[in-house]
Amino acid sequence: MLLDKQLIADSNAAAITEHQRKFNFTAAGIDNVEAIIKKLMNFQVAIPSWALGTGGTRFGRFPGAGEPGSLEEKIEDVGLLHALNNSSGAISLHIPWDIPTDANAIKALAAQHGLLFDAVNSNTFQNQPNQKESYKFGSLQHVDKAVRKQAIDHNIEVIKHGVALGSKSLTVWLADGSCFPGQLNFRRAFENTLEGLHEIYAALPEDWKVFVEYKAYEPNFYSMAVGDWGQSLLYANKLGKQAYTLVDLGHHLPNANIEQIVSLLLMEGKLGGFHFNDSKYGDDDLTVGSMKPYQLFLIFNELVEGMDAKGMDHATDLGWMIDASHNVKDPLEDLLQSVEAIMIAYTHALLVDRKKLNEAQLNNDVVAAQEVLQNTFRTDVRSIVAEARLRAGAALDPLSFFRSGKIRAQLIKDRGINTIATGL
Ligand code: AFD
Ligand code: MN
Ligand code: MN
Repeated sequence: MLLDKQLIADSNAAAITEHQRKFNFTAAGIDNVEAIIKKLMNFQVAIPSWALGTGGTRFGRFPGAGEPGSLEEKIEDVGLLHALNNSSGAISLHIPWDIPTDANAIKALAAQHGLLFDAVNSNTFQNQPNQKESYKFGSLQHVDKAVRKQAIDHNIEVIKHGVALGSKSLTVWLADGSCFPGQLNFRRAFENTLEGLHEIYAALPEDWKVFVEYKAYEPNFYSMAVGDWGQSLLYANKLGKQAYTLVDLGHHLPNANIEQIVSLLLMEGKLGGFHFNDSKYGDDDLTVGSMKPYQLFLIFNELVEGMDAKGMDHATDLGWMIDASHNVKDPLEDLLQSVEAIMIAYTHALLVDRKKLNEAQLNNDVVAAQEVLQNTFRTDVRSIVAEARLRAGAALDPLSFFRSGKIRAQLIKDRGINTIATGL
């Protein structure tokens, strides 16, 4: 389903006066607003293929209506999001769920929607039909070399699929670990995992990156093979210059200081990218910014400060991706909310008065430093984000347009009530 751009233009025209009033008021006090808008227009967040359908928990899944049932339909959904917000210009695939029958046709379909292929994700946390070796006791860590080899071969196959689609990165999230004390020899598990990662790394095209994603717990509840940022950094440093850490916001123990982790990984040049989501308790995969919007802003504050210190390109030098699961919301509405939260946090971070903050820090003026951040966070920047969309021909208010435009109803008409989408 290709959105009629004229309908978006008409909807924008109806709201333009109010938008201009808000934008002129907000922009009046911001002398670098044009530079900020330019950055927002370039900033793209990759949408995970597995988030386009209703997720589920171990207690059940309640599929929504008109959800995608094929890779083609997933690409069409991301194309819809991108037409609405101009900030969802890539899709991240999960192999083997998203193996294209015809890679060239899929590439052409993505191009028609203005989409690129972001990182490809391997899957050694499930046994696939007819799979010879079982991952029940892990994959790259496994005591049996045959299981490790199967996992290595799978990751190398995933790279090949990514190359065919123009992707430039592989994300390895290992569910490996242990559920009980004594189950694993930690050193042997680390050495097995590192050996496998080295073989995967050797298969990377020279212009590719590999992201080693860490997670504190789940599905193993006593230890994980890559359990925290330190372990991920250890692997990445041992693997080489194409290996990086991947920060999934939901993968930290409660109250972890993620903004400090991000700042230090960025300093080391080993921050590969993000899986954005939000959480109250664990790896809840909730809508970005729905629980801890201030933390999201503090993370972006460190990112902008750290990237500018290194002269990095905000849009291209890190992997920006959502990793979420929707159980009670329309997936597309949830994703529109998530992208909006990311763009707002990024705008706030671009607005921070770095000179004033730095002065306050050097003078140990704690209150002044806090005021700089809190005043910025309390500034309503939604009209700036909307202006960036308007200038790109996207919707001033993507969520309202989606809901009032009865787009889901059209998708149900096109696809039927319940298509079983593959994915988490
Ligand atoms: C699950 C894992 C992890 C991984 C994602 C996609 O917790 O976040 O990145 O699946 O494989 O959410
Ligand atoms: Mn993730
Ligand atoms: Mn996760």
